Amino acid sequence: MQKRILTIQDISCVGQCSLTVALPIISACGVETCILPSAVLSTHTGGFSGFTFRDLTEDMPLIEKHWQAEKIKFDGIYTGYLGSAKQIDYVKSIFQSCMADDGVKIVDPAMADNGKLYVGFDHAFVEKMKTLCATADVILPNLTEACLLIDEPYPETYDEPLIDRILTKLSSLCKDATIVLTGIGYKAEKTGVIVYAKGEKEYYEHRKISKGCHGTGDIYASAFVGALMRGKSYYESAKIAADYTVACIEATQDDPSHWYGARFETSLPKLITALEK
Ligand code: PXL
Repeated sequence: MQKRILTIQDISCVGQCSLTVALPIISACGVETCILPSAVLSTHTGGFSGFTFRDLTEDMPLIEKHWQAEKIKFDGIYTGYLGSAKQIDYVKSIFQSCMADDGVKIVDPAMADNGKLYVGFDHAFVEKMKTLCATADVILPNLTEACLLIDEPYPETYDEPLIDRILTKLSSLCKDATIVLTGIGYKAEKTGVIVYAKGEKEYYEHRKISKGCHGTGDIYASAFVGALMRGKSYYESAKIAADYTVACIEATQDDPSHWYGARFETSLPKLITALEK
């Protein structure tokens, strides 16, 4: 049966991130994609200046109430960039009230990258995000977010034992959750993703493209969610999402005018083909 998912994150009108990538990517995976916008911004916050920001926190409980009245349920709820710490309480409530039996709670703690919090986030938000991750079935942090969640400094360089310690600490925060840790590479020109659950670790290493693109975390998480909802395992979903994200960056890297995001559209057929295997 076709799965239905809810994704909660912002609409950045321009900039190829959050809902403007999640909606097309998850839909292309053949999964019905409902949305709850956390905020509306004229652009994302990573490199544009003077962006507008409409906080939709107070709409959330009203929308939830209507869905409850309509008995609307989702097979999965995937959260990304949230507009305020208060939204985390509303998200937890929606996890309870709008999830179908056996639905999956997927949390991308989208708040930081490259050792730094995104503009507009603070320590109080990180503290609150820890509590959301503690309720999740799957979390998808990058290394910066992982370190913030466990109060560790961001390491500029690392080795496998350090990453293992980070995973162990994260799993004590997230209890039974599967951890999908992105952007981990131990060799030059390589990066990869670790899928860690119940003490078991799997690693998918792939090519690192030197150009770091904005919004690739959202592309990755969306493809992961699409594959998972199509019945792929956590590891297969992590791998399919990694290959797709690399293809999107490849399609973008030679165009310096496209600095604000990654061209995810032209590689969608590759993602769909990977799902058919
Ligand atoms: O891709 C994460 C993201 C989502 N939404 C907004 C952002 C960012 C990263 O900077 O600014 C508004």
